[in-house]
Order: sequence, then structure tokens, then C-alpha cells
Amino acid sequence: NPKIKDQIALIGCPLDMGASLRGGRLGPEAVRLAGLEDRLKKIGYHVTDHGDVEVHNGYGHQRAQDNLNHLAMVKEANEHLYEKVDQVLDEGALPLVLGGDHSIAMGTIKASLNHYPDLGVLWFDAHGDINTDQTSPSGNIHGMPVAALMGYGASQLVDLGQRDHLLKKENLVYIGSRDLDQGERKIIRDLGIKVFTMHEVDALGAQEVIREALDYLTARTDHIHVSFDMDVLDPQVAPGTGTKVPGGMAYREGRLCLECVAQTGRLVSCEFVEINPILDHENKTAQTAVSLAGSLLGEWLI
Ligand code: 5AB
Ligand code: MN
Ligand code: MN
Ligand code: MN
Repeated sequence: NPKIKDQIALIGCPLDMGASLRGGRLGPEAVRLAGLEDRLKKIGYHVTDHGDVEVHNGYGHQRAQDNLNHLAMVKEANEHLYEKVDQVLDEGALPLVLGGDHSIAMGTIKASLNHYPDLGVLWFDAHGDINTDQTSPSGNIHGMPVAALMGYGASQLVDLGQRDHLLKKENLVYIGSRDLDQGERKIIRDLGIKVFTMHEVDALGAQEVIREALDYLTARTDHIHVSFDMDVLDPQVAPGTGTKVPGGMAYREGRLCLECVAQTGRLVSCEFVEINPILDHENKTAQTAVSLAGSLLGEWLI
């Protein structure tokens, strides 16, 4: 049976220029203050906090003519993140990346694909994040990382890191989707990507959804990445996030799903993103992220 590595590398990527609301840059620090390192040490992991990668954020929001808002800043941060995640994987640790907006999944996942070309990705999110510069209604790059990872959209995003390892369309599973743009629906249908929307979570239950999702992925790969956008949770559970959509997952549903991932022993990298303390209440969303990171790393498994 595969086993999760016993070294965890915490990496902050305080970027928020991929979103239209500022404040996600404060996410990594909020999660640290909520006690992430101690929580993971208590489970028995060796934890090293590598601090934040270098990020240059701006202020305000500018819509770009080419529909790639704040491209230079997003790209630079992702290049730094790619290097850092690649390095900790070389050292044999499991990277746990703290965001920051979801565009940072480009850096994390490209680095993980560089080590595990058959990587399977579980994408917990209210959104599809599979827009391209052609389909995006906003131009915000946090809505585009999945497309870029699969090789679609602007070459400036696709070419970040090693181009030869693209995410395979059959190696991605969405969980909790409930706000997909028209263009995204078409891409998802055309590519035949596996999706468990909130409709399936409600109708089948979280246990059945995660069982089917993991059966599907583990038939294809031994290496799993979890990309957890806090907005997959209901806004009442996770108010500290920028693009809230009603009707999201309960805390216990999120926890159950992540515990089932832990049980496979196949987790090799992960990220918790879209934590915006400015929108939060008493750091509740960061605290929830800490608890869920504990679940993903097997806290209550005996
Ligand atoms: B998130 C939207 N689809 O492209 C777009 O929070 C929202 O990382 C993207 O999932 C939300 O702008 C990005 C309307
Ligand atoms: Mn390497
Ligand atoms: Mn997202
Ligand atoms: Mn989202």
C-alpha cells in the first residue's frame, strides 16, 4: 500500500492579482496564524515552513485589452512558485501550498507534473477555472489555470515551467462545481472531463462521490494532487473568499472527502487557495483550511 511522505513543506504564495478582489495575498499568513504547522506536527509529520515565495502584487484592478489581467505579475509569481515546489519535491517532501488566488495552481501543478507526469488532480471548487483568454468573461487568470495546465489558451500561461508535461484531460476530476461559464461547459463537455457537480454531491452524497472520483483516478495513476479552493464550501462555512457561490459543501462533507483521499496514501502535493482574510470573520476560513489540511493528511485515521 502506498504511504504519504513524512516530510511536509509549507510554501506560501501570497498572490492576489489573478483575482479582481485584493486581500488573498494575506491568506498564507492567516493560515499560519491559525496554527497549521503545529496541527501537522501533532499528526506526526516533519514540517518545514519555507516561507513565502517572492510575489509582486499591485493595487486596484485593471482590465487588460488582451483579456489576461495583470499577466506579468501572475506569471512571475507562478515561476517562482514552480521553482520552489520543484525543489521541495526533489528533496523528497510533500509540498502544501497556501494561496493566494487559484492562478497559483499553475505553478504548483506544473512542478508536480514535472515529477509525476501521470499526476491525477482532484479540483474542489465552485468553479471550473478552465476559461481561456478567448472564453473568460472577466479576464481574471484565477479562472484559467486548468485550461493552461492542459495546454489550452494563451501561450504565455501554457509555457510556464516545463511544457512537455501537460495535465491529461482524463486525469482531472472536479468536485463541487456549481458556477460554470458557458464557454467552460463546452470545453468540459468536448474534452469529456469527469465532473461531480453539487447536484451529484446532494443526490449521491459525498461518500459516493469521493468513492467514484477516487476509483476513477486510482485506476489511472498512483499520484494525486488536491487543489482545494475554499469557495467549494458553502459561504456560511467559508466567508473569507472572493467569489462566493451559495449552495456549497458542508464542512463535514469536505472533511469526509479529504479523509478518503488520505486513505489512498497517494497524495503527493496539494494547495489550499482563495483564502481572503479581508472578507473573513475572525479568521474562520483560515481555521477551516487548517482543519481540512489535517483531514487531507490523515489526522483522524487510525
Ligand atoms: B476561482 C469566473 N468563472 O472566469 C471567471 O475562484 C470566476 O479560482 C472564476 O475558482 C473564479 O472570472 C476563479 C466567472
Ligand atoms: Mn525537480
Ligand atoms: Mn478556483
Ligand atoms: Mn472558485
